[in-house]
Amino acid sequence: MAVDGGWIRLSPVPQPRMLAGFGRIANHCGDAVAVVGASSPAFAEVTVHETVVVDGVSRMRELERLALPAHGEAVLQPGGLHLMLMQPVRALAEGERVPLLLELADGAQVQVELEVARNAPEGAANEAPAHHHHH
Ligand SMILES: [Cu+2]
Repeated sequence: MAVDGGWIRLSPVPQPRMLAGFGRIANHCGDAVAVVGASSPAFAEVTVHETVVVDGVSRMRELERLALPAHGEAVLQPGGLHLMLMQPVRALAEGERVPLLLELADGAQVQVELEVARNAPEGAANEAPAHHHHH
């Protein structure tokens, strides 16, 4: 279980109430896992959200459980799944790395880092997902 290209989108607002985190959560093992919780010392609360469009209006809703099949992955990106990072305890600086703890359904905990950035880092999950062509 790992997060590749994890990043937090820096807000243009001086004291944002919430920020969003993105990245590719990959399950490298042969058993299905599920993320059932998350926390970070930089935020009062961290939840997993999905964005759904209802009657043409984009809304966010909390996902209590993010399931990852064996050798599967979940892509968190702007406009889709994301980490909702509530009430930053302090201002975050661009380029800073913020620790995040993911709690799995089997009780395991995975410590990862997210980089604070204005835009998706090179190679990270972005609004237009890259398609990998295998020849
Ligand atoms: Cu959200």
